[in-house]
Order: sequence, then structure tokens, then C-alpha cells
Amino acid sequence: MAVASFPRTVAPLRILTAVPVCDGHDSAVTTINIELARHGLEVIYLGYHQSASAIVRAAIQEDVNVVGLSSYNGGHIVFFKEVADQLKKSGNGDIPVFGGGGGTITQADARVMKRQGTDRIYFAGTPLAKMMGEIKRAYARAAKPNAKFKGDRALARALTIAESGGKAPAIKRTGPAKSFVVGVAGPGGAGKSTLIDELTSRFLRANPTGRIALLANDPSHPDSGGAILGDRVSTIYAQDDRVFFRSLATRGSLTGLSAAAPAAIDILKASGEFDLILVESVGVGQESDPFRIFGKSPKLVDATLFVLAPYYGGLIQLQKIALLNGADLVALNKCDHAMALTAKAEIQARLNQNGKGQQLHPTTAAKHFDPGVDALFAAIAKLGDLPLSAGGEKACQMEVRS
Ligand code: B12
Ligand SMILES: Nc1nc2c(ncn2[C@@H]2O[C@H](COP(=O)(O)OP(=O)(O)OP(=O)(O)O)[C@@H](O)[C@H]2O)c(=O)[nH]1
Ligand SMILES: [Mg+2]
Repeated sequence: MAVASFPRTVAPLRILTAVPVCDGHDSAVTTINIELARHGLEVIYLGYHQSASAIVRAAIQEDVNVVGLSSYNGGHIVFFKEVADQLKKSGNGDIPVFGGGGGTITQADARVMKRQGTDRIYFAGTPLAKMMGEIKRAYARAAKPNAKFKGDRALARALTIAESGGKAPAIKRTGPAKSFVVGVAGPGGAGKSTLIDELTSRFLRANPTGRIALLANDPSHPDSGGAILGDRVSTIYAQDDRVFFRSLATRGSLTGLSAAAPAAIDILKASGEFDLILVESVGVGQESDPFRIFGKSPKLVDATLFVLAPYYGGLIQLQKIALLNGADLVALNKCDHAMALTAKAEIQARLNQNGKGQQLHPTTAAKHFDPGVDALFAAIAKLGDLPLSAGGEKACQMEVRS
């Protein structure tokens, strides 16, 4: 009997959406984002009040098909041009820019914008269904290897090809780094991305020339195949040229990571560019082992950090979380929460039972310069033999002195 063959999967169209600098009108773009995901697109949302350079960096690293801007502050003629110009100047002019801004963008403005490189403008009153159909028709294209791409775009394209199941082009080793890879898992909304961003700020301070890569996995919607890849919204420090940030949709993989995550880690390591690679899982709970720390197959990462928030349920729920048995590092985030004291005692007791000397790191990632995050970074630096200060001080030396 013939084996049923599945239709060849077409990689979803990836779009970066953002609201320009000095503009807080984000309700339009959040409506558009969810509609795009409902129509099968992967939406990387950068947030509001975004500079042209941040948008361009994200578009390059995410290797998107197109950039969609939602602008209400009146500065659209200058801003859209700036984004298109920066893309072109950096050798990434193949990424088109389009968007909308209701009645604030007039037909006359749109004509000027078109001449200056904006692909199209959607005006007030355009039905969502019409926009979705046009966007899919205009911007869907298969990502092919392109020898002209340099730097982060070359890396980004290799990741895109790996994501779509193809054989990624060989990566040129451009740096001497031997990457230390940390997998970060934990329930949805525990603060993984915010914590990763705070760890990134400490890495950047301690390593004046080093680079860090962040691989953020988010779930694809099982109905449409689309996804809201929203981890970039929780980041501030990741908007630095020394950070390579890539969002991955799970595209049906149920492990807590995209099926392409192992290949993506290999590609990032092969570049020799990154001293530290942090891989964020989708929000996972009681049964997942995204980084294969228990299985027979080799671990995907060098160390695992499990992040919880104080509202995990109760003692029974803690007992069910298998990753607490094997995580190298455990953080209780949102320690500004009223339930944090109890949670701290309960989780530490749970870890003590493991008998592995696992220490709980209480953190408040929403607070800058949180001493708990300092201690967590020191623990990661110690495991990965990374510098803890710009003077090259190592974590173990700090410990002896304290
Ligand atoms: C909602 C709103 C607010 C909300 C914003 C809430 C939020 N979180 O977004 C609140 C009340 C907070 C607000 C505040 C302000 N607002 Co206001 N606001 C609006 C309002 C009423 C609607 C905008 C909107 O969301 N529309 C819904 C979207 C879905 O529809 P649309 O705009 O027609 O867009 C269509 C297309 O363009 C397309 N589209 C839009 N974006 C994108 C992006 C992509 C990728 C795609 C594909 C398509 C697309 O989708 C729609 C399809 O039909 C407009 C007036 C208006 N009627 O447009 C004023 C308006 C934009 N605001 C204005 C102003 C001045 C302000 C404030 C400065 C007021 C003040 N003095 O404090 C502040 C600034 C806030 C800030 N931090 O930036 C002015 C801007 C004037 C200008 N630029 O010249 C407007 C035009 C009102 C006016 N007539 O004065 N505002
Ligand atoms: N009060 C408080 N809020 C926090 C803290 N850390 C993060 N948050 C907020 O919690 C929300 C979720 O944070 P994220 O960092 O996106 O959480 P996440 O675990 O990455 O979420 P997913 O990727 O969707 O699973 C955001 O609104 C953060 O601002 C904290 O220490 N205290
Ligand atoms: Mg996240």
C-alpha cells in the first residue's frame, strides 16, 4: 500500500511590524498583527516607539519578507523613507517597506512616500480581508541562498533556510568565539524574555567586544499556521549591534522549540561570533524537556535555566515540573509579587529534595540593576567561564573575594 505523502510545506511569510519613534498608537498594529497571524503569517512584533535603526536591525536578523509600519504621529514621510534608505544602504534593499496610519497619511503623502521607496500605504476604511489577501499575494516568496548577503543577514538567511527544512549554506567562521549555550525554559509569561534581556545587558557590560545571540521560540497557531513572535517586545538591551536576536515559530513541533532549533544553534556556533547563546523555549510547564536534558540523545545546550513566576499553583504543581529535577539553574522571577516569599520557600524546598545542591535565584527582571539578576548572571558566567566584568574578572574569582 502506498504511504500517504504529506503536501510539501510552504514556509509561512514572515513580517516585521512596528510603530515608529515618538508614537504610542499601538492598537491598530495589534489588531493587524492578530489578523495577519490568523491568515497564516508569522508576525515579529517589535513594539511602539521604535527607531528606524532598531527596525532595520530586526528586519535583517529576522530575515523577514517585508516590514509593515503603523504610523500616527505625523512623521511618516520622513520615517518610512529613513527605514527604506537604511535597508538599502546596508545591502538589504530587497526587504520592502509598507504600512498604514489611518487618516493621518493622505493620498498626496502616499504618492511622495511611494516615490521615496515605500511599497504601499493602506488608508482608513480598508477592509482587513482585502489587506490580508494583498499582503499574502505581494510578499510571499521562497527564501533562497544569496551569496551577496553579508554579516547578520547571511546568518539570518541560513537560519531561514534551516527553518524551512532546506540545507542551510555553509557558514563562514567570522569570529574566534567558542559559544556557551544556555536553554531558558519556563511557563508562559514568567518573564523569560525580560530576564534574558537583563542578562544581555550584563553580558554587554562585562564583554566590551563580545557578541551574544538570542534564539526565541514562540508557538505557531495550530489552526492557521501563523504566529505572533512577540519576544522582542520585552527587550531593550537586545537592540544593540552586538546582539543577534532571532525569533523562531514552532511550526507544529510540540517539543517547546522549533524543529529547526538544533540546526539554528549549530549555525550560530559555527559562525564563531557569539560567546553566549541563550535559547528561549515557548512557555512550557509540567512535562516538557525542550533541551533534551533527560533523554538518551545528546543535550541541545550546555546548561539549562528554568524560570518560574510566583503563581505556579501550589506544592503539587511544583512537584510535577520535571525540569526542576534537572535544571542547572532555577530562577524565581517577579519577586516584586506578594506571593514571592512563600514561592521562594516552596521552590527551594523542592530543589533541596533533589539533593543536587541546586540554588534558587530570586529575580525581579522588570527592575533594572536587580541584584538577583546580577547573581544569576554570575552563576551563568561561572558555568560558561565567561568574564564577569569589563576587566576580565571571572565569576569564580568574585566568589572567593565575597
Ligand atoms: C485610538 C487613538 C488614540 C488612542 C491610542 C490607543 C493605542 N494604544 O493605540 C489614545 C487615546 C491613547 C490616543 C492618544 C493620542 N492621540 Co490618538 N488617535 C486614536 C484614533 C482615534 C484612532 C487610531 C486607530 O487606532 N485606528 C484604528 C485602525 C485599525 O484604523 P485606521 O487608523 O483607519 O487604519 C487603517 C489603515 O491605515 C490600516 N493600518 C494602520 N496601520 C497599519 C499597519 C500595517 C502594517 C497595515 C498592513 C495596515 C495598517 O489599518 C486600518 C484599515 O482600515 C485616531 C483618530 C482616527 N480616527 O484615526 C487618533 C489620532 C491618531 N491621535 C492623535 C493624537 C494627536 C493623539 C495624542 C497626541 C493626543 C494627545 N494630545 O495626547 C495622543 C498620543 C499618544 C501617543 N503616546 O502617541 C491624532 C494624530 C494627529 C496627527 N498625527 O497629525 C489623531 C489623528 C486624532 C486627531 N484627529 O487629532 N489616540
Ligand atoms: N511585575 C513584574 N513583571 C515582570 C517581571 N519580569 C517580567 N515581567 C512582565 O511580565 C510580562 C511577561 O514577560 P515576558 O518576559 O514576555 O515573559 P515570557 O516568559 O518571556 O513570556 P512568553 O515568551 O510569552 O512565555 C511582561 O509584561 C513583563 O514586563 C518582574 O520581575 N516583575
Ligand atoms: Mg518570551
